[in-house]
Amino acid sequence: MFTALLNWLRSLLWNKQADIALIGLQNSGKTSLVNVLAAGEFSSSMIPTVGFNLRKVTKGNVTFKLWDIGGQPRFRSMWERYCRGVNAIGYIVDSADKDSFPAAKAELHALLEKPELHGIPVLVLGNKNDLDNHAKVDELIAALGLASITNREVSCYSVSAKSQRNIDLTLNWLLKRA
Ligand SMILES: Nc1nc2c(ncn2[C@@H]2O[C@H](COP(=O)(O)OP(=O)(O)OP(=O)(O)O)[C@@H](O)[C@H]2O)c(=O)[nH]1
Ligand SMILES: [Mg+2]
Repeated sequence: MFTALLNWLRSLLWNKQADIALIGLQNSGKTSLVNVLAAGEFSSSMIPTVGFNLRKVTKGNVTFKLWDIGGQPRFRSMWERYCRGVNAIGYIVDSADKDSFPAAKAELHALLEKPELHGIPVLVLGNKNDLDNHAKVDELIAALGLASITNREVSCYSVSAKSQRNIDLTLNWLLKRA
């Protein structure tokens, strides 16, 4: 009885929530990263996300709501709506698909220009760093024009959902936004 009361009080004091929107071009690995963050599982046969998926993930005393939005062109007009009011935006890029960088840059900057999203921290993840010829962090920062984003906190990591490289860094960054 006493323990239950203590646990309840503790949960009131310590449990935190964080809403995270995951966006980025199709095939960049948003849903794969959600699966890895939630369950440590990677699959090479994925289907494109239609609309969005919401996945709740608890890590320690933080419950994340991960809003995983489809990246195909027809879904991009929804991005802003799902990004409003979130604690952080995760912007996922396929770091091995350099041809996609100009489009990834244009979509990111168009999104961050929206006044409603002013000040929301952004974590850019260059995913698929298990693949040969993936762009390193410096190259991503340059190709996506991240240095010109000055009205918010921006971080950039090189990660892999497949090998789970730097997933711990990513999680730590997200935990600090709760
Ligand atoms: N090699 C490698 N492949 C990956 C990695 N992450 C995802 N993929 C593959 O990339 C493809 C697309 O992954 P998804 O997670 O569906 O991509 P998405 O960004 O959710 O795509 P949409 O839902 O269409 O926006 C799949 O074939 C994945 O297996 C990674 O870290 N390394
Ligand atoms: Mg998806």
